[in-house]
Amino acid sequence: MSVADRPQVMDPDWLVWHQSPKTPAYVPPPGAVDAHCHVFGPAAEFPFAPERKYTPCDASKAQLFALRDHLGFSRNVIVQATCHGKDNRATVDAVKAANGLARGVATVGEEITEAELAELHEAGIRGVRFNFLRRLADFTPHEVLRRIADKVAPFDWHVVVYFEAPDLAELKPLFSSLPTKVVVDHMGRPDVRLGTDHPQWRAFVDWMTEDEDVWSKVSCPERLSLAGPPYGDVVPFQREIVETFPDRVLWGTDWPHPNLKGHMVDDGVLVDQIPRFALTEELRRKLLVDNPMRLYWAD
Ligand code: 0GY
Repeated sequence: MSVADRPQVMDPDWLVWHQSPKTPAYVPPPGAVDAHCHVFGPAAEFPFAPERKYTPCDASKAQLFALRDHLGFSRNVIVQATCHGKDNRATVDAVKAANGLARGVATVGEEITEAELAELHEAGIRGVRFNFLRRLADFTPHEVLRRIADKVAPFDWHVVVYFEAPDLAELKPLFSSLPTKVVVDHMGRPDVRLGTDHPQWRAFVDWMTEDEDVWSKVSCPERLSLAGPPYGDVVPFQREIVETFPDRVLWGTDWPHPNLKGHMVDDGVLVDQIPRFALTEELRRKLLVDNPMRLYWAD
């Protein structure tokens, strides 16, 4: 059996998303957006890509929309997960089914045509994702990524980037050369053990200070935390970004939480973490409503 033919069966160590998340005590403002989440399959309808690095459980659009309602949110930004490669059908299907209450971020290759991009735009896609984590995606030359960004820029899309803190210095020249806004997943994955005074974190904050086209998602404390729930060791990082760049921050659940090891996060606990790092109603409204609406629903 070739790698491409391997069965669409969940990895043995895969943690299935939380089946009964708590009802959060924190009530988000009306119109709040979960700006980083995914759908997986269902594999029977939308098979996972042959080049995938993991095979997850199914996580359908109906289950995502039920979570949205349970958490008190109104809208979703559905980000193409690497297990679907460049086949955006599951993401597009979910975005369309949300009847205007979702937008999407796709993964495309440089072979994408203007007509195909126009079709994705019509469906609700507003960005492309470049993934630099080798455990998730194979290397793509920077010239190729630049050409993709050049193709999507006329649609006023942005580029979502996923990398780890030690890689920022090497990637910065690429990011600075892109003709679009750059939206960073999970604050560039800082090592929280090092603290907020460490040069690695200062370099991230300095970059956001220098370049007003850089936005950050203050998401995924469960991936960054060493302390575990309720993820207090990540709060100083989230708080600094939210308070320093209040108009360039987004928040998301990251449901259904690909590749979590150790424990599965309760999405209600994640929502309850928001007021601990976004201390005022104004900061929370910008983070959860104004900013994602400006980036994804400008039209
Ligand atoms: C995330 C994080 C991860 C996975 C993916 O697309 C993906 O497969 O993004 C991860 O494993 O850290 O943002 O969902």
